[in-house]
Amino acid sequence: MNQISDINIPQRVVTSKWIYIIFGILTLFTITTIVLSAVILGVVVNRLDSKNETSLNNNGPISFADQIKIDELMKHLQQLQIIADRSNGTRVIATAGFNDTLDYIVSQLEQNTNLIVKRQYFTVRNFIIQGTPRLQTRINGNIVDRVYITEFTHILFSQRADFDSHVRVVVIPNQGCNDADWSSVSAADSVALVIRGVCTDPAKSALAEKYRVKGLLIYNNGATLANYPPVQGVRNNLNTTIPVFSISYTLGMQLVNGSADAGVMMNIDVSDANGIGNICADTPTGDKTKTIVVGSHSDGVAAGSGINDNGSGTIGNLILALNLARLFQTSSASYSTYPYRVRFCWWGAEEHGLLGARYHVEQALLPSTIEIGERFQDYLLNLNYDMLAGPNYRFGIHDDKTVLPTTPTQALYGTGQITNIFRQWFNEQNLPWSNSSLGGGSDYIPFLAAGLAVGGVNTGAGGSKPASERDQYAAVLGIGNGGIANAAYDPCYHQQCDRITNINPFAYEKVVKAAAYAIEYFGRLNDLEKWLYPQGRMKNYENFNRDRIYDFGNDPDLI
Ligand SMILES: *[C@@H]1O[C@H](CO)[C@@H](O)[C@H](O)[C@H]1NC(C)=O
Ligand SMILES: *[C@@H]1O[C@H](CO)[C@@H](O)[C@H](O)[C@H]1NC(C)=O
Ligand SMILES: *[C@@H]1O[C@H](CO)[C@@H](O)[C@H](O)[C@H]1NC(C)=O
Ligand SMILES: *[C@@H]1O[C@H](CO)[C@@H](O)[C@H](O)[C@H]1NC(C)=O
Ligand SMILES: *[C@@H]1O[C@H](CO)[C@@H](O)[C@H](O)[C@H]1NC(C)=O
Ligand SMILES: CC(=O)N[C@H]1CO[C@H](CO)[C@@H](O)[C@@H]1O
Ligand SMILES: [Zn+2]
Repeated sequence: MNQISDINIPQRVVTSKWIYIIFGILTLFTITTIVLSAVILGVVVNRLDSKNETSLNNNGPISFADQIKIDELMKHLQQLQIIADRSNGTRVIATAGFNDTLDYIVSQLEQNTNLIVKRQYFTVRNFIIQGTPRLQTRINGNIVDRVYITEFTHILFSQRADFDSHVRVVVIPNQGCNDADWSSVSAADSVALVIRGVCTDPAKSALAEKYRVKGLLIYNNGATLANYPPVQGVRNNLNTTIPVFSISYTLGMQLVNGSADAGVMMNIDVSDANGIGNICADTPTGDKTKTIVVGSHSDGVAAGSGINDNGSGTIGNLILALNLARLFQTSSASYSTYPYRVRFCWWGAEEHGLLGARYHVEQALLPSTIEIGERFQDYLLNLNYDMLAGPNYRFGIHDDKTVLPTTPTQALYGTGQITNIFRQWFNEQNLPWSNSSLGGGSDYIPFLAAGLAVGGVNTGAGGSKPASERDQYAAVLGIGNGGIANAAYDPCYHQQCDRITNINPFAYEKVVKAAAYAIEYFGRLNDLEKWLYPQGRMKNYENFNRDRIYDFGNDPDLI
């Protein structure tokens, strides 16, 4: 008011001016009030928003784990289901389902990231069986064509056979597990007949090759009713040079009984599967000689779509790659790149003996591999993600205490460090966890064999959840959320029902978040190499026996 009274103007005019001024002040006041209210309201709304956000974000800066969203995982997983459905319900190697899976991964990476994508092809010898294999027996002059699957099966990777007449059968004494068994009879140029057991089929097969047989029949042992039929789904050594069939106990006994005058004709057409692919995608940043390798497998089994096994790992790894690339590219101001290169890989033919990962490690170890970043010595660790979403899941953290006794000692300390980081994350998230073995069965094996620190998480395969584990999980997650005791972690393991419905989204999102956390944790360490290998790591591979890559951690269940 003082200011206005100071204005030296005539009274009449002043009166009318006052009306305008009061009106103006009122208007100003109203506007100010509205604006202020809006601002205050806005602040409150923002506060509420940011409260939501911070509670999701753990109050921290941008984190890799926060980028992982179940919707994105499920969207891509759905695509694998479509790919499997188009390919007679399978994504096994040497099918369109497998090739389409690789193409899908590559196109997603190429369209959405600046990662450097490479394909690596290899051959699986004697993999494809054409037509129906034949086994004809002649026992005491009696000729019978045997029924494929019910009386005999082919052991995978064994050689083709093209007999045009019956070949004499020689029974190998004992179980055919050592030289003495084979040298006591002359089996050369004959078909050897040996009982299943004590040592593996591949071990018997290797001896049969050594004693120059024309073919090998391994008959089931009839110990129980389940041990009568021929054994399905058995693998031989890679590149086996003789034909090998598994036959029923009954047929085996008929041949043993009639062995004084028994002959067989084996006919099977097998061919190589060429162009089986591994895919790797590298960050363009980070030290290539200090690479973090993050792997999962890309193939499924013949029996089903392979959506949990290991489509969940395949897509989990894809989501990790897509999101890390995006963080590195779009928010470089707030999310700095790591000093180490990250290489995401999808291994082919895991289901047939970790073949893609083994091939990759073997190639990286060759003395002729001299390109920087491609040598095995350029790798610092391997994280493996397979089967991440079992319906009756557990959070199985690979436990460093469970490595095979023949593991190179250099790998042990770092493997323990990795185990601890995962345990720490699950503890911080108030999630239960379990120990998972590092004794074999997945793609980390060849890396471990060559002395690299490894780790990862999976939600369990065909094994059964004990009641104690169910109770342990229910204690943390709430009554009823511990899953089903004495049921498989994945009841559809290696079966047709391993479809998109065979996924637990809660477990899936958590495991992929754990994976993101681990990558970020390792990626941000100042001296990852020293952190993993305080005593130094294996660097000189000149005298390393590369057969170890194939021998180490082989499935014991081939017996
Ligand atoms: C599905 O199986 C049929 C019969 O075995 C075969 O002819 C066809 O090529 C297969 N399709 C694909 C996409 O593999
Ligand atoms: C899959 O792709 C490889 C490599 O291109 C090719 O050699 C092979 O024939 C393809 N297999 C099928 C079943 O399409
Ligand atoms: C199988 O044979 C191929 C070439 O014929 C060879 O490159 C590969 O190393 C062999 N694999 C094994 C395990 O012997
Ligand atoms: C084999 O011979 C034994 C004893 O001679 C006999 O008990 C058995 O039934 C025979 N088995 C077959 C499958 O012929
Ligand atoms: C995991 O194994 C370690 C030993 O390696 C043991 O101390 C720990 O209690 C186990 N944890 C669970 C949850 O089983
Ligand atoms: C970690 C894990 O369970 N991985 C599985 C992926 O698929 C292979 C082949 O079936 C299994 O052996 C692995 O156990
Ligand atoms: Zn599997």
